Amino acid sequence: MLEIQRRLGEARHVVVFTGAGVSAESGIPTFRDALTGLWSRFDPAALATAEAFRADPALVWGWYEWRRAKVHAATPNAAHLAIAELARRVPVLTVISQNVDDLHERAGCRDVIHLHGSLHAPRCFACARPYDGVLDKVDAGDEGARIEPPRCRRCNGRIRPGVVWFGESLPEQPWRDALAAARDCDLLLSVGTSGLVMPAAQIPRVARQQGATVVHVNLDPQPVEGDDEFTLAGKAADILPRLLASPGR
Ligand code: BV8
Ligand code: ZN
Repeated sequence: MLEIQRRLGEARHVVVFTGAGVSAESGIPTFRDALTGLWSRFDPAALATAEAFRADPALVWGWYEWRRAKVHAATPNAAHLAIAELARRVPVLTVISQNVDDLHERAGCRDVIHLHGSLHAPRCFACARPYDGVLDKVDAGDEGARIEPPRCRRCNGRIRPGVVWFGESLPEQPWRDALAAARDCDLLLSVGTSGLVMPAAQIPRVARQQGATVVHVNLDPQPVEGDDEFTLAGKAADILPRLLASPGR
């Protein structure tokens, strides 16, 4: 931990790359945890697709509205707050998230790069027009509720969540910005991700390949190689605040 704190103190540009594990302690289920309750019978990789939405719009829209309600009821945890604090300490901090929640923003981070979109940017499935209507208030306890998606005011198409589904390409500008940050950084913290989904999971590797220090923060120890890669096993909400506590002083 001391060596990591030393490198963190010297870094000019830090990237924090996050997955669902950073929001776990805010009560947001991760992909790997079998989705709780009614959703446990679904495989997220099957539900998070355009095909699933075409086949059953009310089921998929209901799942995302339930998740949006969970996020609305949640608060940023100590990991989100530590990342926002880090942004105030290092010269340049870039947050790249795979998460579709807004907890980094609510913790005070600005210009978060969302590689997989957001729950807060619904748009028309047919004509892609952003949806400016008011979304119904959904009760987070109302798990598994099928909800008919609203309709587009322009073409009457169904409104879809503003997330990137499996089989859909990533938004171009965020992807370019994420690659540029990974190529420029001195240190990359990879927090709470299983590193399974491509191309996002390449980001830590891109940083590693250009000589950055990579630190994995994950419940499970991650495989590391060489002197510039580290793994800190435990909860992000415990580890990140400790990383920021200046050694000794
Ligand atoms: C693309 C948004 C191509 C939606 C997500 C076969 C068929 C079809 C596609 C593919 C295929 N094979 C490969 C692919 C490509 C596919 C892919 O990678 N599939 C995987 C399953 C193999 N990728 C895609 O489809 C991507 N697009 O490739 O396009 C293309 C190219 C050109 C033109 C057209 C198309 C798009 C992928 C984006 C999918 N959308 N999210 C939504 O949210 O519903 S993915 C979603 O799962 C997340 O965003 C994240 O990226 C991913 C994994 O989740 P994690 O965040 O890592 O969370 P997970 O639960 O997995 O792990 C949690 C981790 O945290 C664990 O390690 C755990 O130990 C740890 N943890 C838990 N608690 C804590 C903790 N750590 C610390 N503290 C804690 N408290
Ligand atoms: Zn439309």
